[in-house]
Amino acid sequence: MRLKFTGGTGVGKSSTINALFGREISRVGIHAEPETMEIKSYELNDKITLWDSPGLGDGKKDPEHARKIVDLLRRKDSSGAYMIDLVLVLADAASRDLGTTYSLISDVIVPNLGDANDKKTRIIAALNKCDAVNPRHWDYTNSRPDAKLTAELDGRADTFRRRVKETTGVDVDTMYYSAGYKDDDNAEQEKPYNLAKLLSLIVSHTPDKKRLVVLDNVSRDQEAWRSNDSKRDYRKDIRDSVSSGMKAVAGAAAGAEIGSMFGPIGTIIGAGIGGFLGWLLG
Ligand SMILES: Nc1nc2c(ncn2[C@@H]2O[C@H](COP(=O)(O)OP(=O)(O)O)[C@@H](O)[C@H]2O)c(=O)[nH]1
Ligand SMILES: [Mg+2]
Repeated sequence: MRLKFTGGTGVGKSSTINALFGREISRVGIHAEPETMEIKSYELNDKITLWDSPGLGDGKKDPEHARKIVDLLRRKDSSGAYMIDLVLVLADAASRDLGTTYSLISDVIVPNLGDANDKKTRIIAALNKCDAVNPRHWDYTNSRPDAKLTAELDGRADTFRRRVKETTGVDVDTMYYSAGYKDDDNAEQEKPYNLAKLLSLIVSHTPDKKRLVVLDNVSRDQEAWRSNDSKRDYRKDIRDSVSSGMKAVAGAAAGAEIGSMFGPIGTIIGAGIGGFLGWLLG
């Protein structure tokens, strides 16, 4: 699975990578200086590569960055598959001006995704830092917004989706979440919100054959997945997409129950999987 994270400096790309995959893969820029000067790729293993790149709006190198992003999005490997399976465009939920994000999506990304189906499946747009929009309405103990903030965030995500639709004609999936954060190196890590929702979107946008690989590599920290909105059962959505992905793969596991599919994988990676799978299947 080849996943690319895009968005302005400081929107939380590195934090999101770390929250999803549960290791300090990508350095978080505590002091908001651009840590990533060029498009970097991190190979988690031979099955997963993550791409992290500076966002547009970072300065005079923008046109050069845009060209690199376009080039990467259009590139195909020797088997004819896209180099990048999925682009995650991240923005700051607290930002009043998402102009650079809209132009990144409509001028740089969407026109270069491929045909109509690729345009729908190869991009997800997500508003991070939803805890920072209105701290008075954020429940820090349980890592979740109250009803008032939920309504506000729903509105922002919807406006975001509608604006993208107006300029590109594409129904891009949008959502909001919090990657969780640390104020400084010694501070306690705040828990993420809607991380399972983000994962469920990622998995449903992942090519069939690669879905199980994604799941096999996510953070084993149960706590990180716990706090989500209750609009859908994201655990079930994740199980269903992985399950249908498996069934689509040449009948390899046709008809198999999701639990039995995890059996062999659980054995391969050992006891560590218990925590996440316990949560996922529980
Ligand atoms: N309040 C809050 N801060 C966050 C969140 N995610 C990341 N941050 C903080 O935002 C800053 C920039 O994050 P980083 O991951 O380095 O952003 P990047 O430049 O896009 O890679 C860091 O201080 C993070 O701790 C979040 O969900 N909520
Ligand atoms: Mg970064």
